Amino acid sequence: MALLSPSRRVRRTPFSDGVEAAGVKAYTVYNRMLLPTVFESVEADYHHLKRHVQVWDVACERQVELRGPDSARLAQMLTPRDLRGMLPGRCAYMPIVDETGGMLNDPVLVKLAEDRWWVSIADSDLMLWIKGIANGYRLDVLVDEPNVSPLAVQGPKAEDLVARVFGEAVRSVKFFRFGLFPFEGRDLVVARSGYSKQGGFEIYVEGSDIAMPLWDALMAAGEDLGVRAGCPNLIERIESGLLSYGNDMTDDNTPHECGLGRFCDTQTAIGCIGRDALLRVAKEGPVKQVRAIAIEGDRVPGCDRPWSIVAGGQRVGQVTSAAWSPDHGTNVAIGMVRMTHWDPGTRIEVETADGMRSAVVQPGFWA
Ligand code: THG
Repeated sequence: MALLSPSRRVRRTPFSDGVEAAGVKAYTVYNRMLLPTVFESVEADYHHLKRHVQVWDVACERQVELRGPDSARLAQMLTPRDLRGMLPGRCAYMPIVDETGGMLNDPVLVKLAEDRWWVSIADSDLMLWIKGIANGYRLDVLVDEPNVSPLAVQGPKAEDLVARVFGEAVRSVKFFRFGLFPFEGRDLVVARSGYSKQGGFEIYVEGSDIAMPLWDALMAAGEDLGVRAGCPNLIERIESGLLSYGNDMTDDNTPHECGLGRFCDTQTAIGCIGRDALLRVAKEGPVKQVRAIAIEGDRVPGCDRPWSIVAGGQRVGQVTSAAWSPDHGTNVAIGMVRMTHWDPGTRIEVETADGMRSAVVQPGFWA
């Protein structure tokens, strides 16, 4: 592929200088911002992530801030997840749906206070939808994108590294909760979360001035832990079943099709804009759903468009993410499969970019 021309429309991040000094080899664009995808190689990065610790520039996971008396009401309008029991200090993975029940985004919601929330978005223009709702319903709430840039620390040694920089108390932060921890005189939101299943934290860096100092502090403190710059890893996230909005799901899919039914409380999520539509489709149940799929044979090429899944001469689904897994010795993939073929063990064929491959529907993801 050709190079990416830099321009104002493709935003750098407050960590881009560190990412470039670390030798980033490829970027993608996410929320109109640079997101690194490769440092050494996708496979070398994968092995390192699963053994050591990495610091990820995920500033492209932009925050949409909801602030004001109607912020909780607005948050509930966005999602079929019941937010009533959510306390400040908690994070929640939250499907966002339109009036048809179609997925618009799958953010992490961060509840800072009763009247202040961050919606940590995946790659779609969610702020426009949220602003439209806030204005259309004349809600008393401010909606904007503050200059907040998440920095993830992921891998089995992440807790040790974060404790060296923020203090031992970070060890007691539970999964999908956050605390405020000081760095250079500022309190930062530090959550135990992140887009891998190797464990770790996400630090929400407010402003740009302390971004590179924090990056440098983590790199210096982790030298003997083998810390490296890293990024969300394609192989690891497929093994872990972490979906990518725009790839594995779009606004054509309901949360149930995406396997996100466990994050929906459609009966009780009063106010959710897609609630009626979801009540209707959830009653029947989905007719296709996300599945882990093992694709046989040697390494598949990159999946940059959906690959048809075929069985008995019929199209029964599509694969949207795939990669060779060194640890499992097979190609791991995420696909959407029709109910006639979604049972574990079902043999299917996948029309990859370089030909038909045999494949098997798995009982679950690998991690
Ligand atoms: N962190 C933050 N913001 C984000 C992401 C992130 N925004 C974009 C993108 N990632 C949103 N998508 C996801 C997908 C999965 C998870 C988080 C964000 C995730 N899922 C776990 C799972 O599915 O097992 C845990 C969910 C739970 O139990 O609540 O972590 O990574 N800040």
